[in-house]
Amino acid sequence: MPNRARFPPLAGRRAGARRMICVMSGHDERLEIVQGDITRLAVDAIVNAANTALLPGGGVCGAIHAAAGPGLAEECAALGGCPTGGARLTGGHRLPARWVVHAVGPVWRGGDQGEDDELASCYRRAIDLAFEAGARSIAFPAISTGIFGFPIERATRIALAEARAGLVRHPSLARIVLCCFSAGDLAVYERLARIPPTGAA
Ligand code: AR6
Repeated sequence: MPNRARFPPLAGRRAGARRMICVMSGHDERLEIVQGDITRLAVDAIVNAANTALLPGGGVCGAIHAAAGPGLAEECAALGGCPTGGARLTGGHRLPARWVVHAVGPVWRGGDQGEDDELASCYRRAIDLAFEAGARSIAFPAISTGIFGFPIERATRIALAEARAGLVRHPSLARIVLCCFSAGDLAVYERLARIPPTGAA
């Protein structure tokens, strides 16, 4: 089945996305995959790949804090941390996004320590938290696949399954964007997104 190109204004080139990948027909058209800098996406909520202390770190977390300004770290400090698999909501401060959802993915420990469930949980909680706050478009980075070392293919299957499940749970959600930083990650997301949902996870 051919891909169907869509270039909605929320995640287009001017919003920082370098490339828009379409989702195949037969898939939920509200699920989008892009390559770019998540801090530039004009969605209602962006998700941060956070740590349990909710402290500014490196990777996408560092980029989000740098773009949001010091008010984000101040708001995070007042939250008292977040367990692995959980999520917490703050404002977007100087970001285009109105909210940041700080989702704490697992540190990879070999794959048999509950990491899959923890990763799925933080996607699920992030979607539900953002939706309950009023967000109708949510963008995710590839949580846990950088500094935390989760293998990209295994994480991508979970990201796709949870994004699809979130869209089913919340029919009024307009869009979930999976934002890849590297071309290599984009290729993995693109390939796995072509597998029909029933065989994806
Ligand atoms: N936009 C989108 N994705 C990005 C960006 C960006 N601007 N920058 C990096 N990525 P990581 P983790 C991708 O390491 O593995 C922090 O210190 C990156 O290429 O940011 O969950 C936190 O505070 C990778 O694909 O998050 C935690 O302590 C993905 O984001 C810890 O790292 C996630 O990589 C979390 O580690």
